[in-house]
Amino acid sequence: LKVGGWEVGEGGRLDMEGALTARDRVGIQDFVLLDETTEAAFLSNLKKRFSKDLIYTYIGTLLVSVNPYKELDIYNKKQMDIYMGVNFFELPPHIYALADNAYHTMLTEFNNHFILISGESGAGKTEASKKILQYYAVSCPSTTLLNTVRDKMLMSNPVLEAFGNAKTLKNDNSSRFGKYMDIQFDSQGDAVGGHILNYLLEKSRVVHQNHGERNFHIFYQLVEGGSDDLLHQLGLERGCQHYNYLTQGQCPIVPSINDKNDWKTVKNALQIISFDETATNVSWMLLQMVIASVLHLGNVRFESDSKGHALLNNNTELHWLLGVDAHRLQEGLTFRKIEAKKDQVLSPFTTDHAIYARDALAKAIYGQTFTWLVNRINESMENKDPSRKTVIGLLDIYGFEVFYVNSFEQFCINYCNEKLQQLFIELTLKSEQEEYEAEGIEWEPVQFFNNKIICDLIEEKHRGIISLLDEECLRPGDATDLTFLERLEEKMGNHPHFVTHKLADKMTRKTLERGDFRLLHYAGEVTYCVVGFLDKNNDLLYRNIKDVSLQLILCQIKTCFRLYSRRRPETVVTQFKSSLQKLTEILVAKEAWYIRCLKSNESKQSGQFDEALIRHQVKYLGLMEHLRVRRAGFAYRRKYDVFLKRYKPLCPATWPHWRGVAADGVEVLAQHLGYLPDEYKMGRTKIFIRHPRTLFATEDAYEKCKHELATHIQAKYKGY
Ligand code: AD9
Ligand code: MG
Repeated sequence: LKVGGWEVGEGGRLDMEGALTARDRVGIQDFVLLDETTEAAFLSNLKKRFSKDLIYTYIGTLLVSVNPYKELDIYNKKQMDIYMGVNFFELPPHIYALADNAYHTMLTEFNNHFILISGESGAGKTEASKKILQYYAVSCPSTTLLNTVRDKMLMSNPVLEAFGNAKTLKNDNSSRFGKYMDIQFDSQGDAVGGHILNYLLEKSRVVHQNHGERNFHIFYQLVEGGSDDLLHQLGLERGCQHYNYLTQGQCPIVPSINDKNDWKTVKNALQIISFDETATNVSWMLLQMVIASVLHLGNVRFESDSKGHALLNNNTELHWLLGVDAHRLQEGLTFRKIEAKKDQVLSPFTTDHAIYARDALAKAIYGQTFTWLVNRINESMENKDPSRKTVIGLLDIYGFEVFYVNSFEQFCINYCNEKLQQLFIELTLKSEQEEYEAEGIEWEPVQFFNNKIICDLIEEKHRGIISLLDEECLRPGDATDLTFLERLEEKMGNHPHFVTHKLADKMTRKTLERGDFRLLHYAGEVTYCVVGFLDKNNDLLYRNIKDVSLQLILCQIKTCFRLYSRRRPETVVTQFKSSLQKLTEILVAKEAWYIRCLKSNESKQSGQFDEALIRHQVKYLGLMEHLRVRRAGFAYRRKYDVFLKRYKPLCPATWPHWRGVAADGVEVLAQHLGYLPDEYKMGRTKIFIRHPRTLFATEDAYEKCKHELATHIQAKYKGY
């Protein structure tokens, strides 16, 4: 191609890693260029690159990333400068290239984008989202005023991670909430504001952690990093060993985590996020008090009296709870208030009930505080200028996870991952192929597993697992976790992705307990234990505990509690389902970019490439199918009139006007530009171009021509 003076290497890429001779050394940087599209070739290329610390590889514009579990010297200002404003395929694959291309496309086309980061727990999603945010914060043009918005966006990360992440068996810094962040840009490309939507925080962690896991980071940060004075003020002792809520997992110390330093980081970050110093100090004090209150609450113990009723065994901790009347709290923790006609009767709790009430209160306080925190961060990042903005959305959600025992939380997390996989399939494999069909482009369909069947099993109205769970939750009388399981068995009996002990064959039955059900998810089998499903889904606070929590928290945090109405709230999973539905609507209205993160090994070791583990992920993420569609397909397409309007100056026959049908004009243009027959196809309404290089060359020619035209016009009118 002779236009634009653009040299294109054999194989289609300007290869900074050393062109084609380097293939053997560093593998191929875009899977589309692989000689064969077998899984073995795919894995071998990935492995070769991984061994050279090249963790990124493209499939067209999709970025595959393999977690290196070590710091690489590829995330710095120098690298950012290299990638800024450079075409996607001109440099080695990098997350900055993807971030930059989304950004420039947004600016030239003035439309909204989102970056979907997916992969299982520990694969590197949160790290990826941070790298992207840093890229925008550092490399977009800036004015001093806007620096503050950027700083706030950057600083929201350590704060939300402290409150919303925790050590699990899979990941020392596992996200226990979902996060979608819009970064808003003005027409000059300045980052002018941000907004976060948060999804279902795993509140149960506040009161219970499995062996080898921890509570949310912030608790450890406070008791390790807080000054002696502060701890004294809050009535706390130094060290996590003093707190029930911090010791159940029996791993308070994690080598990769420095709670003391992290405490300082969070403190500084909150200074930057908040509006002014007074507000910051008040909020910060409040937050510390809430964290301390939860810790104190966890140490409240009960014993039984002679009738089996719960009594507080000492109430020394109660006065530490934010401004609460100790008597009312004590009453709330040991009695249930029942309203009978006009009378109120207090019915005493057993110790089990009392513990339940205590834990429910702790979870509610923490959950509402988290929401409050996100709201404050949003206020502080809010863009006050009403003129039209474009956005890039970053989605970083908890990854698919399977533990030895899986409960309601894993059910929600894995359901969410099914939905994101479904979105990916809809937007890539399915719609791509449907478009070729609709446009009449000759096409050999690529087969793929569509996980819609599993999404339906979970969420279908009246028939799905969520509906059955809600029905049991709302059914008065004798509903229990086990009756829920029975209902599932009745309704789901022969579904290919559902198994229980009762329905399983002899072999499978050995691997299932009576109280389990198993789902065959897109990413693998998960056995869920039904114990606690109803309670966690109801997430109810006893009435008088609710009253206590209303008077509980000073100023702002209290406003969150006001949201409690007398009406029965929607169940947890139903709220989650509709928030995911809304998220999908937000996303499909934008142009998508994908990062697929792969976990290199289960033991968090650097340099280990566990082939079986990676093969499994490559399979379930549908990467081979994606590659096949990409390879057989066309990287770029535009409506005839749009294409013609932009590029018509490049051909004398179409410039300044083409007087015929747009499709014919495009054909003339393509011939004139020297497009090879195999390089493009004419559809019903669009032109399809196979390789990005063709488009880049055309784009370069256009830029050059525009420049010449402008110079020509300037010269012509100079005399006037
Ligand atoms: V979860 O679904 O929230 O449990 P993530 O978010 O996918 O999970 P995360 O980004 O937290 O995983 O990565 C886990 C750990 O892997 C990090 O704490 C780092 O220690 C390590 N990691 C991930 N990506 C990179 C990277 N690009 N460079 C170096 C990395 N280390
Ligand atoms: Mg994460």
